[in-house]
Amino acid sequence: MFSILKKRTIPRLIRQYSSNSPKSTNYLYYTALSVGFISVGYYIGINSKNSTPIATPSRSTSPLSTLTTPQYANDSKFNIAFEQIKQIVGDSNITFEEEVLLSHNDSFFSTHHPPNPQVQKPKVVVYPNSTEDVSKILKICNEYKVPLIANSGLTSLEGQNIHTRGPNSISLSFSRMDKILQFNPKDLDVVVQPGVGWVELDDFLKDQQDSNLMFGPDPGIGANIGGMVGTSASGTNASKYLTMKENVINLTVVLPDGTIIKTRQRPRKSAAGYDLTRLFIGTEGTLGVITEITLKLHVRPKFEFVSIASFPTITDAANTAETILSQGVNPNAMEILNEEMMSFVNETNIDGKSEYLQKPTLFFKIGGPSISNVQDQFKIIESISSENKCLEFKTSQNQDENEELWSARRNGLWSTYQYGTKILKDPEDVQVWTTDVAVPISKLSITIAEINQMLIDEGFEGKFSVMGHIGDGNCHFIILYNSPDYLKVSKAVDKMVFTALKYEGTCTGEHGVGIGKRKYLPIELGETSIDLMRHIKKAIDPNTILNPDKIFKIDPNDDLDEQLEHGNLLEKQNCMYNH
Ligand SMILES: Cc1cc2nc3c(=O)[nH]c(=O)nc-3n(C[C@H](O)[C@H](O)[C@H](O)COP(=O)(O)OP(=O)(O)OC[C@H]3O[C@@H](n4cnc5c(N)ncnc54)[C@H](O)[C@@H]3O)c2cc1C
Ligand SMILES: *[C@@H]1O[C@H](CO)[C@@H](O)[C@H](O)[C@H]1NC(C)=O
Ligand SMILES: *[C@@H]1O[C@H](CO)[C@@H](O)[C@H](O)[C@H]1NC(C)=O
Ligand SMILES: *[C@@H]1O[C@H](CO)[C@@H](O)[C@H](O)[C@H]1NC(C)=O
Ligand SMILES: *[C@@H]1O[C@H](CO)[C@@H](O)[C@H](O)[C@H]1NC(C)=O
Ligand SMILES: *[C@@H]1O[C@H](CO)[C@@H](O)[C@H](O)[C@H]1NC(C)=O
Ligand SMILES: *[C@@H]1O[C@H](CO)[C@@H](O)[C@H](O)[C@H]1NC(C)=O
Ligand SMILES: CC(=O)N[C@H]1CO[C@H](CO)[C@@H](O)[C@@H]1O
Repeated sequence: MFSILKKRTIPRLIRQYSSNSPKSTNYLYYTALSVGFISVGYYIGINSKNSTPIATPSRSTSPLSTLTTPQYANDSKFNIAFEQIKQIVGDSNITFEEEVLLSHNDSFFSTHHPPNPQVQKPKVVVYPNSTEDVSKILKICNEYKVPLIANSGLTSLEGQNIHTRGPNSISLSFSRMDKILQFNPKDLDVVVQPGVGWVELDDFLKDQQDSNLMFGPDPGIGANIGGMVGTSASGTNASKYLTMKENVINLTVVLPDGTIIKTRQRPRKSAAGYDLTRLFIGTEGTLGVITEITLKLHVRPKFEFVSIASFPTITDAANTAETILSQGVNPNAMEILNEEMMSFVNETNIDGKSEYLQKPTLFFKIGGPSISNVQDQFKIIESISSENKCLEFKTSQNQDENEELWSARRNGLWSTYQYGTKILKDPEDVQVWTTDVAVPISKLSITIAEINQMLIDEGFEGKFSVMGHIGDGNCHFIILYNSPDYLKVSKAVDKMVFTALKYEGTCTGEHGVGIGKRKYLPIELGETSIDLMRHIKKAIDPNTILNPDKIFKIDPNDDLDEQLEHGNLLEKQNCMYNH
């Protein structure tokens, strides 16, 4: 059909251009319009029975007050929908196993847990095999108003996977759509399904004898490409290779009514209309379900070495990083760890061999086409470091030493967690609140210094670590606490975010919004920007079936924030939550 359309329209367009005839323009215009009307008519036809028009059509945005509380499938409707879905994927691609359901109601490291876990979990986990399966499933869910959450690696940290509208809710798992579909080394790209892990993709690329390519973004181990598109993930490599927003070429997306779209063709750049690719990146499964992703690849640096530099204060370290970037040196990775993090690492000593100064430390990965090129960059870095009172500068000489030096950074989160058992009052109840903010690079050092001081003032001295992807102004704070202090930490995180916002920053550089950061978004962007996001959501997902309640509120009667504070306190008093 596509080729027929092309053959017929192209000559007509040429004629139209050359004769400049208003008649043929009108003809095309009316054809398009009537097709549009037919599909709108069809659309209203299938939806008008149950839904009242919600946002006034003449509005450009949807303030929360213009929406009504969404109604979702009751048991009998859910069962009808479920029977139809079973026909599509088959018995063995559906599970009710309690253990599997529970593994899909939350994420292991997430700070935010379902406030009402008996209800807020999926009723069933469904494993599709193809884009067509997903399209049929969504069509059914849309018809019966069954809420659905797409899941990939289940490692997200801001409560993105909580089934707030359970128990008649579906988890659509991509763990069986985990194939690499096309590898195009000459084009520096690869086409994958959502269930491919970035680590597995990296292994695949390393195994290719005839090419030397790598994929940039490197978030938590276990994260998959689908979820990484969902949260617009990045990691230690972002200062050089940027985030998912810059590393996705095109997407195949299934919309809530089952429509399948491709966001664009495969060249590395395109100026063809609206940027639909980036419309979907970072939407956390609220706007469409991604079933195929074409990713940009990069040439792996021929030589890469690691160095670490320790400083008397975190401000000296942050100033060094700022100066390095302003001089045009572009490390492949540049990370900052604070004094506490370095003592956690040194004292828990996970790798068993290294000893580290317990001082604020910068970690660098420097790459280049030749050893002398790398050495030149290290010289500049070392000299900037010493101008900023550097105490010790170590550089790796080979691949083994690369691994050894970098391991302190890699072990950061685990070290912090283990350290919690040593320093918290109740070692049986170690909680970690891991969160991130990002600011313009020139504001990073003051932001870190202020948040650092604030956390000390709030009573967390020695109980938090700073681990920043400093190369792009992003820093993570990991706070250790016992459950009864939940609200105290929550207040400190508010202050942390407000500090970042004061410096023109964002409440999240990479973990996304989920439910954990929802309340900050209107403050960061302004109510009207959120009203526009809601408008887009309602236009594409009128029944709000896709991952409801995430990123922003869709229900004027939403009391999730209150539930969360209450639920977290209850849960943590009742059980020893051991990671
Ligand atoms: C130890 C640890 C370290 C981490 N470090 C980092 C880090 O450095 N940088 C970083 O960015 N993050 C980090 N994270 C967070 C996490 O790894 C990222 O948020 C990651 O992008 C989540 O991917 P996932 O496959 O686990 O997604 P999931 O948790 O499965 O899903 C994430 C979101 O995407 C949606 N989604 C999933 N699949 C699809 C699909 N097919 N279509 C549409 N939507 C979909 C989900 O609905 C959800 O909203 C870390 C996490 C842990 C546990
Ligand atoms: C479910 O809702 C439908 C209407 O949407 C209603 O007819 C039916 O009785 C309800 N079933 C139950 C079990 O409440
Ligand atoms: C489950 O999905 C796989 C892949 O599509 C398919 O081979 C298998 O037949 C399905 N199971 C059933 C019972 O239909
Ligand atoms: C699963 O989907 C792939 C296409 O992605 C297809 O080739 C394969 O035949 C499907 N398997 C089954 C059993 O339908
Ligand atoms: C991107 O576009 C190319 C060319 O049309 C296509 O082959 C590829 O499958 C598309 N990728 C996705 C994820 O849609
Ligand atoms: C990050 O990038 C470097 C190249 O600069 C590469 O060697 C490495 O595999 C990438 N991923 C991680 C997790 O470091
Ligand atoms: C690092 O930890 C070890 C114990 O594991 C300790 O003996 C050493 O003094 C620490 N190093 C520094 C620089 O504090
Ligand atoms: C993965 C995960 O955190 N699952 C949780 C789902 O909910 C139950 C009940 O609260 C928890 O025990 C699980 O840990």
